[in-house]
Amino acid sequence: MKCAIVVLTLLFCVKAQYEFPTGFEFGVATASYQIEGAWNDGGKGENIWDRMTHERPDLIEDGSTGDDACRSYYKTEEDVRLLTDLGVDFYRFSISWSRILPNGHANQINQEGIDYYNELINRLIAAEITPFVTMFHWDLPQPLQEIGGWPNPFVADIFVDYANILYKEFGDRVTNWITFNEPAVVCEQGYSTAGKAPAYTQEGIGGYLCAHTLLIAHGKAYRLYYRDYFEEQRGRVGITLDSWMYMPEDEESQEDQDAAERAFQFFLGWYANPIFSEEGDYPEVMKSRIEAQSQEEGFRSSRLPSFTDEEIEIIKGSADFFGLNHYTSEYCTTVTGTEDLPRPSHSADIDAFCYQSPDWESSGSSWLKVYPEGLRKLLVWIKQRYINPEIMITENGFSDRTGTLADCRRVNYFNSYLEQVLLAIHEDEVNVTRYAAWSLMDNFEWRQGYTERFGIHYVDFDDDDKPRTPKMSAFVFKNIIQTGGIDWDYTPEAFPPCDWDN
Ligand code: PNW
Repeated sequence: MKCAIVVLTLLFCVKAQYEFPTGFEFGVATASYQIEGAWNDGGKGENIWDRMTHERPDLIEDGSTGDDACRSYYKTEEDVRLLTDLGVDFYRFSISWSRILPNGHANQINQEGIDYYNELINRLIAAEITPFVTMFHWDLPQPLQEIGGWPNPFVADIFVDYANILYKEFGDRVTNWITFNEPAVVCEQGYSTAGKAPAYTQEGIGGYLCAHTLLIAHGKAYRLYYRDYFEEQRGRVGITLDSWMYMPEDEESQEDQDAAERAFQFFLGWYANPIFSEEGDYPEVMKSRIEAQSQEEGFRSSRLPSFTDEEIEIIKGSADFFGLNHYTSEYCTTVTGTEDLPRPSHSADIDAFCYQSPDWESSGSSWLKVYPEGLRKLLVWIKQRYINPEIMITENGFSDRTGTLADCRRVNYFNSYLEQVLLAIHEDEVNVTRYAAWSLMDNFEWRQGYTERFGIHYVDFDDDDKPRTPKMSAFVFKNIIQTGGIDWDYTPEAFPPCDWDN
């Protein structure tokens, strides 16, 4: 917005606010393992998070599990009532693979699992809320881990068989599909750095093998939809990638610009380039750097597997929208002492040092610092790099460790990040069509257990019934949905004005 210095004009500029375009949709997101509970009820099989939390409680901050979580398996009616009260257009949730296929394979279907998701989907549709379904949000069936998990290339076709069941059982009513949530986290943390289940530590190797299978699985699941289901079901299939905004520490420095660009390519481009770029395949900088590093390290061939021409074509263009999870940002510069990094490793391959500004507001999560402008910059980066895709923000949110109902800092986070979305839409013409807040309610926050809360509803985990209570952010989000704009002065009736010193 360009404002003249004239006071009257200034006043006008402050008042005049952008609104969300007609047709823009709001929702909230959750994931099966984080909310469902009922880990061994209703015929569900064991998955890698069940196994890890049961056998390695030391890996979870409070030693907890998702055995009960929010008990959403037993609470579809109540959860849909919360969603109705919020007035959301869609609900993004994930399906537990082990609930549908207890041994991971499509030869044995668990009807109780199908019934559960049918009940949820039907209730949503009755409430005029669009189901937006993630097929895989990290909970791999344990039997598939026992044959190696994602680094085993045969798991790609096993995933496609699972996707086929989902299209067949639910595709008459579900027309918005996300194959994978955050493959970079699944692969790098799951198979290289042990940040997530199955907590393997094959740095510089496991993550790349995992990603390769996963990208092929995604591409094939997308092609299957268009071959066998699209004509009848008329839906859309995409993928959700996570990215931070990576900025050069010194904007004028070519070295820092290159470092930020490498961080982008090695985290986001790793998945986005094969799917969303014109040329397909992994980014050039990944191919060349990993090849060179591998040679130096004594490998006979690159640690980064290569796609066949046919695979490149299957994966290229295999998404109807770009799902984006975004929470925070970083500045990047060059690493002088790469020798300190483990070799081989993804971080040594990147050769960039990225960090967060100490000036940014902190949250309940060590990695999450508030920098709203990063979201707008990232949206513009994606628009320019990947031929202006339709972007759906599938997660964005703020954590605390208190669980306070007067969650002013979360309200402030949503207001300021959504304001950047408005600027990206109106001033940069980025095609953003959906926004989902993470999360509908406090839930099992992976390695952090129940210590970090992202919910706009409070969940009392000490109460066996796991009751939900709306926080201030739930009312503010509802107001944004109702009015289609951000009102910084809006304070819901039940809450006192924010005390920022508290
Ligand atoms: C997302 N990081 O994950 C997930 O999709 C959710 O399941 C999760 O609860 C939410 O964000 C909050 O953490 C992330 O390494 C995983 O910085 C890893 C990171 C960030 C987000």
